[in-house]
Amino acid sequence: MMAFAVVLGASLAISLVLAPVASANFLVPKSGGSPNANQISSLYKIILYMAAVVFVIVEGALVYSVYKYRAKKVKHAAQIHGNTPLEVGWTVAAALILVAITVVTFIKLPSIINPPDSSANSSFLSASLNEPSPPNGKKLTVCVTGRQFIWMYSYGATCNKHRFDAKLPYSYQQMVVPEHTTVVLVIQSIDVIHSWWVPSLGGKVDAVPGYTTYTWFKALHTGLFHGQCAQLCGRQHAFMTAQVKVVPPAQYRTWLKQQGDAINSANDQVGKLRQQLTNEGQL
Ligand SMILES: [Cu+2]
Repeated sequence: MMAFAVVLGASLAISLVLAPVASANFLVPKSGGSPNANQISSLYKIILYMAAVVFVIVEGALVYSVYKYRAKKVKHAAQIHGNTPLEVGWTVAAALILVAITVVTFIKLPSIINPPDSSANSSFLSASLNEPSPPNGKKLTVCVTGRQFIWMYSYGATCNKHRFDAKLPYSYQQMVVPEHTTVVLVIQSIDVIHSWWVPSLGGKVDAVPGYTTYTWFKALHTGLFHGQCAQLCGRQHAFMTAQVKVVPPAQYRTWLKQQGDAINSANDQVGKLRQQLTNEGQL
């Protein structure tokens, strides 16, 4: 029994040593940026802790038994034909653990899948029928387009139909969004399968050519969140990073206007150049 206590103590000590590592996002998914990411992380932790308890009990019993019933020179090994109550016991216990995990998962799923309302101080919202929507229907839509090897973001409710419309502001690699606002992402790819993933802002969603997929986040505070294309999409896959810059609403409004103006003036310049080249007969 002494040995069992030692093993149990050692296992608990290891768990405690690992606990700070777990909270530093080493063992558990990143969270803190958006409610869905937080729910994913807490669901993961619940299952991780249940598994840790099972691990300690099973491994503790194993190490204890290996030590206690180790081979001895004189004695013969006992011939054991099973223990029915014990076997029924651990089968039922395992089934009950699975039922508990299922129940907890189904309780948590809606808060991971369904976007909540934006906070009261958000404007620039629109409604749409075919995308996932918060209860009041108001959200900021950003279309995410994957291509080898960069993400493009178009801003505005109509981006789903006209994402390459020059009149819509767009940006590459870094998405800018206002805080406390429910942002619904409409995800597509124009070449191969990519996968949108900014861990602190929620789960991973594939960008599949010919299909439209959706996800959402609601940034809880300002800051810069990093992500990485999570589907091997070609030679430069490792360089296909993503950034989401969360700013106060007023700053977002200013940025959107500047971005739109910069795109318009660049388009004007290209238009003039094209006209000039056409006039000179070079085009
Ligand atoms: Cu990719």
